[in-house]
Amino acid sequence: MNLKGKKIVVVGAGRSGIAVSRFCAQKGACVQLNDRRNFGEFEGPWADLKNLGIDLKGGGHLSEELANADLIVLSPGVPGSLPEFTRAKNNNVPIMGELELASRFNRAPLIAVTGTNGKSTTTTLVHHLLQAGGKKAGMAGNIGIPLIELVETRENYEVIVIEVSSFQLETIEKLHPVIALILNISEDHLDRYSSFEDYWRAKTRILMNQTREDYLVFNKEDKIVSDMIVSAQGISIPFSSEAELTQGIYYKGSQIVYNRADHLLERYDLSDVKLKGLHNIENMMAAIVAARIFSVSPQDIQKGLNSFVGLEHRLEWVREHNGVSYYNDSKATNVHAVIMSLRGFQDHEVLLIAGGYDKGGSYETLKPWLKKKVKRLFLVGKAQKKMKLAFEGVVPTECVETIDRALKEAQPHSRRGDSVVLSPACASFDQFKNFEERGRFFKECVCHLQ
Ligand code: UMA
Repeated sequence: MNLKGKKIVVVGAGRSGIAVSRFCAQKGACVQLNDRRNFGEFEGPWADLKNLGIDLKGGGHLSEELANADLIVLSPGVPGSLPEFTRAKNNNVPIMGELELASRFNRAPLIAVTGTNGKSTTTTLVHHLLQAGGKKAGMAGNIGIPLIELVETRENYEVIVIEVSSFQLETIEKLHPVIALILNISEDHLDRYSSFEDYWRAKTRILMNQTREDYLVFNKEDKIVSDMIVSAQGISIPFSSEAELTQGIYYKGSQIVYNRADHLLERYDLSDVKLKGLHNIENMMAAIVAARIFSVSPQDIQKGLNSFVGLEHRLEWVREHNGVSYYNDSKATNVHAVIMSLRGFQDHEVLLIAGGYDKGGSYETLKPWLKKKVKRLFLVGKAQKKMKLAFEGVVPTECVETIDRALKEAQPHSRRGDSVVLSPACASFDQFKNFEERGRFFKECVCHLQ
């Protein structure tokens, strides 16, 4: 693809738009970076773009300019269905997303991870396992690094792992992952899609350029995912957290078992793995298969699984102290997220710190999980009264003012092998700016425990 002398309008001046504009300008294109916002004083990252001769145009998307471009590159957050693009479409101006443009210049094989939940953890874990196996691996995409930034560095990656969102998949044409991982699909982004079907149709595009030599790793227990992949071309490898598979990878007891097509059986032990939660076991299974396809040895994978601490604030392992593990799950601001996290622990192993700013929902569905997994509950913040009432008689409960107090109160009750988990089921705004600040405070307190 030759960009030299081309008139390119890049729409959306966020992280993707900035990276695309710089890349195209360096390739000799004549670039306009366009945003619905005004650029104000053109400070920060945009000032550098001006020095590259890029025309910064704020205040909206002009149909006429778009219609006269040689190429339009969309940021993921900009829907291609906007009426401003109609004239350009009528003029057959090619419209593509940042990911598609990057893929035209990328030389490394791509492993693409999609799904509604768990994408970032799985992407990071695949990358971690590849590195554990000594591979020169890159990581990009929805995780926060536009792929085009990696392409720009001209590093010779053996493989790049990309997290791909439905927004990014909407505008792909030739992007071709040699391995696609589909983790799960549930309702999301219905502010952008007119129906759930539109959303999963966008997700299915991850498979559109795969051939029979490629691989698809998918969640067998997710009915929607199973429906999505019926016409998949690649070699399908299912994973299951519920059933033993005669071919595929599954979870059993404290192990992940990979029953391979060549009849070899591999076992991965979870007893020293810090990543917790059934959803994370699913993420691990998908990641293991991807790493095995890229010839990372089972020994290196086991080492990689054991050394992976997870993403910050998502059931993140913080420290072991007197035989007790501490986990920061501050991102779990609703009941569903807490349940997903608790599911991966042994029965009555958890001392749970919950509470914060109540978001108005019911705590009912949490009860059976508290009964099964939690040996003592510590409630903090504004929501504690409502939560205490909801959990009356379910589990021994203490109300304390703050997270640091809860940690201190938990100490005499915790035994070797237990886990103290901050998984609030509430927002953080009563005591913190956001869940990140809450998680960092928790980690700081954990590190100071004597
Ligand atoms: N804008 C317009 N016109 C519009 C809409 C937006 O001009 O109609 C402008 C905004 O004013 C803003 C810019 O577009 O200046 C933002 O573009 P963007 O929303 O595409 O954001 P980027 O900073 O480029 O980040 C994008 C992804 N954002 C979205 O998909 C919304 C990032 O995913 C991604 O990490 C990054 O590219 C690098 O690839 C974030 C995300 O929230 C994490 N993703 C969604 C999710 O995970 O649920 C899909």
